[in-house]
Amino acid sequence: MTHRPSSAGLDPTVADLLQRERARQYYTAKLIPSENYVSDAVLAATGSLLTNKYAEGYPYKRYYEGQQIIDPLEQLAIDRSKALFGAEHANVQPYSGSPANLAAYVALIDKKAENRRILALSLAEGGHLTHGHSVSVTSRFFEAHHYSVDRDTCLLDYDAIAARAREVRPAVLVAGATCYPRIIDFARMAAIAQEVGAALFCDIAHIAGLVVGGAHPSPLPHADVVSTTTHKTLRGPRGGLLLCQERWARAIDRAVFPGLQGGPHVHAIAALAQALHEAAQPSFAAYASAVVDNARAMADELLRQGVPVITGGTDNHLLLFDATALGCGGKTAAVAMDLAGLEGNANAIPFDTRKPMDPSGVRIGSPALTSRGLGLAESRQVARWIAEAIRKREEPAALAAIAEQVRDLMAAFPAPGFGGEVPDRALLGPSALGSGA
Ligand code: DSN
Repeated sequence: MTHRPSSAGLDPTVADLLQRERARQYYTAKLIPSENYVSDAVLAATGSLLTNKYAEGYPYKRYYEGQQIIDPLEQLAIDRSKALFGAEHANVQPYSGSPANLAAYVALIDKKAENRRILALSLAEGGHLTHGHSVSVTSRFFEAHHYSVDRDTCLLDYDAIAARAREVRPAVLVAGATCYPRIIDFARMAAIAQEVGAALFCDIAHIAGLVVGGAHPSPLPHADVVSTTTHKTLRGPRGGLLLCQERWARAIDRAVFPGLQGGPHVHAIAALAQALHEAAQPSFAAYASAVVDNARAMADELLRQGVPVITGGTDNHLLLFDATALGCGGKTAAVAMDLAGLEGNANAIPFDTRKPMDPSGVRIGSPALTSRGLGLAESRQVARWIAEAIRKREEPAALAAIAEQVRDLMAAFPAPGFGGEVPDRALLGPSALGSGA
């Protein structure tokens, strides 16, 4: 089962771009913590002819005919979601995390409700745009308020969150983050929500794979509603998933369809059913645990290299370090890393004083490298290369030399989803040395 674009009848321009991206993904150290490599089977389902089918409605209650296969397929994905996460109800139709989150608010806050307040972690301190940031429609339709992390430790301070919740009296308390390297105490968040009469909504997009793999406590059964993307640590296709208590089932389903979406992407739902099957295997628990071990190894090695790691380490799949300690902003650091074949992303650190497009930090993670089988020694080596690349950011030859070593390392750890094929390294083109960067 291969996915060679050149054999798929693609026009030469698209084929060329896909082949080159395929090679780039193979030979780069993919460190963006929200990315991963799907299996050949997940990729096959994603690329299947299910993309041709419309299926507005829900299993066995559709608006179009021809659902003989789609109905049991979506039901399978629903049943597997419920079983894997221990949820009373699942909706597998959200196109991705942002629409899933919007659907959660729509379901939890009735259109006639007077209290339209949501309280969530601020974007600058690790939250998500859809947690009520001013540029997101979530702050246009709902009244957004935020809590932060502790200024000294950069950790969630549950007493401070409780005090903020008493002040705001939100309808929905949001727990979850896109850049928080520690365990989130969902039980404590539930107690806070209960005290102020709010519903608890947990966004576990980043940590869903750790949750099902037993490497992070589950928000179920504490939460009223849980959302996740399906393509991060869960290692499925791009998509969204909503899990909830039975009492919210009807509201959630109506919010997704017909509230916010039309026909579901049934090819993605088929791929999700496959990914959930993979995540239910014992090997997935070993994967989740290795993800955390590898992230810890990278954090520890960065600290040894004199790079400050926010909160002093990590308990999950990601970490955030302060690039300014190496004399540059996060964007400059991330670009230097990219030229060296190390793909992370510039990210604000808590209480950052620099601008969002060039913040102080860089966010990296271990999910994708762990999917390729890299272990502790390789994770430490990657961390050493990160520090070296940032320090030598103005030396193209040094960056190119690191990139060659990264390519050698990646070549030794075949990536899932490539059908066992090794892309031609020549497709990468000239390294940083030749680009004049
Ligand atoms: N864009 C995702 C991330 O990288 O964390 C969040 O949606």
